[in-house]
Amino acid sequence: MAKLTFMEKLRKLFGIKSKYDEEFFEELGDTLIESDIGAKLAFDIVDQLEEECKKEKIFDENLIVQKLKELLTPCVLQTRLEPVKDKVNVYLVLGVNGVGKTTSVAKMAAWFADKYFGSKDDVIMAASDTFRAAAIDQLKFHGEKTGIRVVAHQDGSDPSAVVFDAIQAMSSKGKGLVLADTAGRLHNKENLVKELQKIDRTISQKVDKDCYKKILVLDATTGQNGLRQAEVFNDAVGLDAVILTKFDSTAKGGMVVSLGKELSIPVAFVCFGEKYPDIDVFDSEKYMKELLG
Ligand SMILES: Nc1nc2c(ncn2[C@@H]2O[C@H](COP(=O)(O)OP(=O)(O)O)[C@@H](O)[C@H]2O)c(=O)[nH]1
Ligand SMILES: [Mg+2]
Repeated sequence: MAKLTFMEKLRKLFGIKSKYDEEFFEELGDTLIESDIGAKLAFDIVDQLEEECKKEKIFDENLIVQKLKELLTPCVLQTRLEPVKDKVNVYLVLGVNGVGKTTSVAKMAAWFADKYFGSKDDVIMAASDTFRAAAIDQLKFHGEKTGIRVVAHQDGSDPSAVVFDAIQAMSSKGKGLVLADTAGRLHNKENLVKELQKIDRTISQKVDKDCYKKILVLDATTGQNGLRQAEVFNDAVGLDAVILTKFDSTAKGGMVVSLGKELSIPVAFVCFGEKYPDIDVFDSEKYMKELLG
């Protein structure tokens, strides 16, 4: 299945259209929506683009793309997650089932150990998805593969207690990073939200505010549905950043634009495969280049 990027579709549209009339801008809006930029935002951006192009008498393909870039750029937010030195830090990793939470915890653990601390001893993974035994085993497996310590209890146990123990273990060193995996059964939303709020309280009581980040994992292939997931988790505990996974499986990614514009949530990491090194810090400039050439 050939995946046409937004830019390829746009070039095709420029090829068909000799003049940039209302119909052109309408089709440009559709192309933005196909790239997972929400409908309302896409229409707003296209309206603005059309108005500015008319006012400034822009009839050149490259100038239109340039204008579009100027309108989209402020919507794409990035952040750098940097654990506070010489303190215990906790990153709580959230998201619905299957988006790549557990995999991302392992990738980030390896990434921070290598790129930030230069030591595996400064990172602990907490198996706080206690809902299924398989989830705990999965994290233990990643622990063996990456050489990073895992704190786990039995399945069915209290996820807050797991995080608590992981923080205690890290506190004996006085510094480092705890990456906590969580369950994501959104079909039982009320219980999930309660459970997350309890974990949230536990962490808030144990570590300094600037050392605690709540990170949502979003599957880039889910499109606008991801935005609704972000709303639910943001309402429940508040979000500091997003990790975008499965970027290798989609040519879209417009979700990032809506995320920044509508919820003001920045992206920290992007993942593009199933292996541990398939993670990189999110770079908004690079992202815009990939989107618009
Ligand atoms: N292609 C691809 N697959 C991924 C990526 N991240 C995770 N996965 C896969 O997605 C599936 C679900 O991941 P998992 O970490 O178990 O999700 P969780 O339920 O949110 O914990 C697994 O098969 C992962 O290997 C990614 O960046 N790219
Ligand atoms: Mg999991």
